[in-house]
Amino acid sequence: MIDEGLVIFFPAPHSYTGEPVVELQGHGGPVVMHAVLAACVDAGARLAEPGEFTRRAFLEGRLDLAQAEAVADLIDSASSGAARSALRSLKGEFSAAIGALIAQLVELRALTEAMLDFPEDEVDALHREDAETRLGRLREALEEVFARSREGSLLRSGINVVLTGRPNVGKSSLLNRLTGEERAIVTAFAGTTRDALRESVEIDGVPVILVDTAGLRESREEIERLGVERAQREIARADVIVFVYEASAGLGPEERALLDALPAGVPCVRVANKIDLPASRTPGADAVRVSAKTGEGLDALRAAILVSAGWHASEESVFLARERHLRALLRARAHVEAAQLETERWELFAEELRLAQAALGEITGEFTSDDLLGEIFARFCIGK
Ligand SMILES: Nc1nc2c(ncn2[C@@H]2O[C@H](COP(=O)(O)OP(=O)(O)OP(=O)(O)O)[C@@H](O)[C@H]2O)c(=O)[nH]1
Ligand SMILES: [Mg+2]
Repeated sequence: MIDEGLVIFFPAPHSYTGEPVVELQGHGGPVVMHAVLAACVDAGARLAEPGEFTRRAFLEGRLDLAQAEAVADLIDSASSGAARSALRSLKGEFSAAIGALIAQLVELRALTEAMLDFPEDEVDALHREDAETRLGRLREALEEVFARSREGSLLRSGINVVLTGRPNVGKSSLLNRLTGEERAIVTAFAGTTRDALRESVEIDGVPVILVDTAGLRESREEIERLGVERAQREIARADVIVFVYEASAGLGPEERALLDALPAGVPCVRVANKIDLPASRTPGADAVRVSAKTGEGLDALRAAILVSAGWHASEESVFLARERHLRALLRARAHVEAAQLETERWELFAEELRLAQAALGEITGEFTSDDLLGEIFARFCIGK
């Protein structure tokens, strides 16, 4: 005897995979569980591969591919918003939106194919008008799904926010305030932070990775110089840059030079810190005014970070999309656009619609290669 436990039999199709499944429940603990597993393997079982249960559920038709991916996203979700969004995808909300687009494509394809069998001029003119209206509607619906997916992809990957500015302006103090913990060392000495420090926080359900870095300046000291190099590397990878300066000093020539050197195209939030101190200058109107010491203005800063990252929505309206989904949606859009130019040559029109449908079908797994399936399920944890 190894343990006392419970055996549950799930007859097909009422199991996670849709197949008959036996589940053994024990008291837990790695040694006992290992012994139970070893006994099962001795009796002829083998260990499951990563994601094998979910893969079987997909092959049995219990889940489509977007739902199967949502299982992994639910397990890996880095914020409560991401988890809720993954659960909605698991319940099929994202798949239903893709399915609605496919249904529109199928209908238009059927009408076009039917028309190709009667190549008369009146039919042609009628069909052109109808097809153009339908295609316009489809294009709009596709744009909406794409916008909701692109925004939702932020929930999956999180927003990488890098705090930068000159030394001593209060970057580390801000990180501590935003995380609610004394994570970074704060001193009155300029050049305190050297290593880049990453902390995960959640803003309105969105996962955000805050990176505190060394203050930017020319330094003769080797450790600080290496810190500044690290800071530059972090800045190059940022989704959003938070540029901190002292409200009382304002944006001087040195700050402006640093701002000019930031990578173009990365959104930048300017933060005037230490507003609790008597201000001798009025800071730029576009700056968020905060005090890391008193906490004033931090809600405005949190909101500014989300807006700069392109997050405008509420979490309920987005789809937790993966890069793969976004690429498929872009391909579908390109084919729909190509079809819009082919309303003289209906064979080509129909072909573009077919390709658009195939691209969308990849999202839910109607058309997928074994390679892609292997890649997707290999990223699951074992036993899921
Ligand atoms: N009065 C006031 N002091 C602040 C505020 N924020 C930071 N300080 C002080 O400013 C000094 C520098 O703060 P840090 O957070 O270490 O600044 P930093 O930008 O991380 O500095 P480096 O790591 O050296 O680049 C400390 O003495 C803080 O207590 C603020 O909002 N108000
Ligand atoms: Mg610091």
